[in-house]
Amino acid sequence: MAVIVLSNREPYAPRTGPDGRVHWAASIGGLTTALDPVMQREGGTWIAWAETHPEIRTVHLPEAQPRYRVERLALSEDDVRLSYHGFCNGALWPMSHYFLERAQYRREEWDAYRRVNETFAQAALACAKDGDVFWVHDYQLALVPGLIRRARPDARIGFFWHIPWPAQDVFRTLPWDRELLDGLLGADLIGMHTPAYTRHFLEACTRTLGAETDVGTVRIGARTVQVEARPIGIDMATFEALAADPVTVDRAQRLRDNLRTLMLLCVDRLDYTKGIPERLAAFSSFLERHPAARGRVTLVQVAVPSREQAPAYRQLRTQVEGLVGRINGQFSRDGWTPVHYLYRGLDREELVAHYRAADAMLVTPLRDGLNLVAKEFAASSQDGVLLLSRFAGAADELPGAIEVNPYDVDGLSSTLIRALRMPLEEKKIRLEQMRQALRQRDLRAWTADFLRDLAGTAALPGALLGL
Ligand code: ADQ
Repeated sequence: MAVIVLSNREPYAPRTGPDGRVHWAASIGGLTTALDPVMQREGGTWIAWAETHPEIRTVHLPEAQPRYRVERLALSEDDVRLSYHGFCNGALWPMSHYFLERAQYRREEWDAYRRVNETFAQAALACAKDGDVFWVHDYQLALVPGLIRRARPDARIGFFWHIPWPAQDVFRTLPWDRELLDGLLGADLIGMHTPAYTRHFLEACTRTLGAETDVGTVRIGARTVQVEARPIGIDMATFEALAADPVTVDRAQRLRDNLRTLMLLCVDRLDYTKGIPERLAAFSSFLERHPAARGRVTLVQVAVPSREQAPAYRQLRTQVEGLVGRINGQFSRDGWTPVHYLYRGLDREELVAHYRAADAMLVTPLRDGLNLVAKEFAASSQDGVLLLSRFAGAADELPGAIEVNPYDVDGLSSTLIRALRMPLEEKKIRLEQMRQALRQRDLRAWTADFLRDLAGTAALPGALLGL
């Protein structure tokens, strides 16, 4: 028995090095972090879109010590434009995050989405052996479970939906609501990040499909589909060890020394759901209202480039850079620049050094399926405060954070004062509270539990169960 993972994004992306050879670099993001270790331990196949170098079809990874196979799917330019940029990022993503004014529903894009899902399902079926378990990820591949089920009625299929599942009145704006639900319900086990998302999903099954549902289950003919809240964890041991490493401690100290002020940290993909302009407006209002903070607090915004081809994302970048320029133009003074803006990803070591250096971490999405950054900060910081949006799924699990409403610019600015004045003892208690919760829901347990419940304990080797 082996695991076949399907995701839009590949775990390692090809980069042409100075020597002209292709090297494989781990992709930034939660999915690679979550599943690469288990695939490295157990082997198996990962099926993903070959965004670049489509001529390379099969590769064994990681490069240094190959442990599993990646089947790379070349998609046509039209399918990428219509399905990925169109239906996925222009319809499903905004709709699921409650940005209905940005959602565009186009028949041609839906047709391409179906074609791409068909391509993934065919690739999985072509390499599956009896007893293999399929684990499909995220909104780009919602139809895949149904397509695999049709060809293999007895297959074990799991699905994880990584973004919010919105309230029914939002979901039913989608012209293909039935088809999307039918596709997902091909799975045996559907995981989401919060109980609210699973409730919304069950309501959609009842109201859109007329299906019979109970707590955490949907009946579809003779089959029962489990629908559960299983928030993804982080690799606690790695984060804690990295945060305690003297090299990181030293790096964090250097970051603090260079700033010579208190540090507010923000780390996001540059996406309109993450609330970056609203947060910058709150920081500006904070500086306006508290002149004493000028020269004593710096906001460091690290933004990873994302979906740069899409006009909405290019506009957001321009907007954010304009706001950063405006705040710096208005408030900078000798030797102090209020906002430091980095438009790039950080490697893991740099990232953890930033988490350690920060006096407060601002995670203020307008809507977020979960938000791993909040968890990573809680695992790494020794004396910082986490400000966390009530609209991030992770807020359910991190009671030690200070809850903020990202739409309330004045409120956010007052909360900043509270965070920066918090006594060290309280900060430590809050961090420890969060770390305890995170240890109980570690990434390894998340993966192992999902696979165990999907496959049934008897069929799985011990290592896969985290034993
Ligand atoms: P994302 O929207 O990408 O994920 P998030 O959960 O924050 O958001 O994960 C981002 C990952 O990328 C984190 O592991 C973080 O460390 C890393 N990252 C972010 N900015 C970075 C930077 N500047 N440099 C380096 N690394 C950076 C989607 C959903 C989320 C859900 C995850 C996992 O939108 O809600 O939590 O999937 O399910």
